[in-house]
Amino acid sequence: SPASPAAQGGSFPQGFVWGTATAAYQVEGAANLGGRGKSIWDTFSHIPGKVANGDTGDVSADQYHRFKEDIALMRDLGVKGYRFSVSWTRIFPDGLATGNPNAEGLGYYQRLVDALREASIEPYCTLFHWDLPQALEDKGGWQNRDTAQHFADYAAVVGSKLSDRVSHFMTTNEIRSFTELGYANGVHAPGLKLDAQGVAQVKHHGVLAHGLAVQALRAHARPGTMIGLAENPAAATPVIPDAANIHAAEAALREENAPFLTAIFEGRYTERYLAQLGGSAPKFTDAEMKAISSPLDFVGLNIYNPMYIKAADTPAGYTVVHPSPTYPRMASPWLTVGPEALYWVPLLVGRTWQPRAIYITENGASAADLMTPHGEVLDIDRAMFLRNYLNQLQRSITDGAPVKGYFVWSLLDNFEWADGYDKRFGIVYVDYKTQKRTPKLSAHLYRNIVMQNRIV
Ligand code: GBH
Repeated sequence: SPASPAAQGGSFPQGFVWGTATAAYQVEGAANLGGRGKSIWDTFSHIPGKVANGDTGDVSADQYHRFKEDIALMRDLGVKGYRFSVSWTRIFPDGLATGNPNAEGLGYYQRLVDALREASIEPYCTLFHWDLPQALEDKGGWQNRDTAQHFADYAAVVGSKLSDRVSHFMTTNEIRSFTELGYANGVHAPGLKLDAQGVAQVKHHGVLAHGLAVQALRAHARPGTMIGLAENPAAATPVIPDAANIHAAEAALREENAPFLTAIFEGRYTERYLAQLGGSAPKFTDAEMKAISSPLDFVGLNIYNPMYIKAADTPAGYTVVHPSPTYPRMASPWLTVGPEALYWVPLLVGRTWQPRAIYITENGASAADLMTPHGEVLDIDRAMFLRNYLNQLQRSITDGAPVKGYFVWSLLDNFEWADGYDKRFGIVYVDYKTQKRTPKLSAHLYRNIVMQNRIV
């Protein structure tokens, strides 16, 4: 295969951005401090039965008070990027960008990014990682088109205030997740189970919010600011890599992501998507589709479990091969292990849509971490996971995928949404009683990879 000179001999390209990722509601805590308004996750996590063990993000890993310590941990890891998210309700407590932004909320993020830059760690800022202002949910949330505009207005303010020190912004995190889990399955906030038309409309408002925010950032952020999003595409992976299955995976990538990345890159919904929905198809205008497909500087891919695709004699040309109960998984039942997803998805996204750049904005694993009597966390399962996925990413770049960086999910153990603190994704262990941080074995592995820019 044609090796790119940038990634020979098992190395990653020079200047490759190694990073770690978190999200506001999952790590910050300080839920009622600094003038922060309630988000749908504050409401949802306090409803008994919604989150494992009744856990909430009220305190979490307390990054709000401990960001300096966390930055020191990142320095030790040698990482060059930190992906964090801004809590919308710290900036605008009721979600509306009328009047002045809350100075205390803004001040927190300004101090955070200044401290990152001082440590030579580039901030990568996500504007929406699922913590919708409760006041907007009360007006219909993502069912209401106005929410998309409110998001863009908020994005404009954060962009204008932070882009002097933040050069990369992501609009939304995983439109697929917050729309499907929040409004179709009801397992995430706000816990709704809408009908097909309602869900399709919510998804449309999600991609619209992204598109309007891209336009708002272009208008209000410092010229030259890099703008993208982080999405978790259905990770189409050929079940066996022969020509027919690779072709099938390319078709599946477009169809399985029709309301999300496909709409964003192509500016239209696929005919198959609209036909399948029939009378439940979303209502949209040409102007909206144009906004949705606003050109991006990069696309962020969150890649975990593969979706295995096989060529088949079906109208779409493929079928999804579902993992059996004995298929290897990490601690989260949904997290089936398929390292080659990190080979195929960046490659196929690159071929299909030619993005200017790809970042792997999340990849990582849950494991049943235990501390030894010596105070060590020897997470050989997570270490194995990361080594295998990163080997595949390295191959993908060698074969031409335009991947510029990788952010491990997560720096810290944190509030894993409906799973609460029960599932740990950190490469650094958090003792929630003392807030003590302990780098796990996987952190040492990651440090070695980062320092040598290759899989050791
Ligand atoms: C990401 O989602 C999120 O961006 C991040 O906040 C999160 O902490 C991280 O992954 C780890 O989960 O329980 O059967 O309903 C990853 C994609 C899609 C994975 C939805 C969990 C829920 C499956 N997620 N999925 S289920």
